[in-house]
Amino acid sequence: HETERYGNTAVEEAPPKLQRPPMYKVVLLNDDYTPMEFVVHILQKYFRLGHEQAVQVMLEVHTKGAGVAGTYTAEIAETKVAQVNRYARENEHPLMCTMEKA
Ligand code: TYC
Repeated sequence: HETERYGNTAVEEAPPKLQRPPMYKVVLLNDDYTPMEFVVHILQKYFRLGHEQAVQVMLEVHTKGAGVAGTYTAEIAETKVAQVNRYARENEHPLMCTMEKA
């Protein structure tokens, strides 16, 4: 930002506001019944992960109880959560997807 002069007086302008929207982690929760390959498929279909990365995230969820599939703005994160939960239920798996502020 610039220093302007009013006569001999320095006038500081405010720096431009950088607008970064709040971000949300889309989280997958572990359960005992959803097949590993179905979770890998979800991560590829809705989170655009490659197979190797999808396996990594799935195993993290499986071993630690939860894991981050991706980080998005609120509206996108809400859509992903709804899509994943609907797709899991359509396929009669108990897989749960939630979001939390990043
Ligand atoms: N625990 C599941 C199994 O052993 C696999 C699994 C991984 C389920 C990740 C859900 O979000 C999940 N088949």
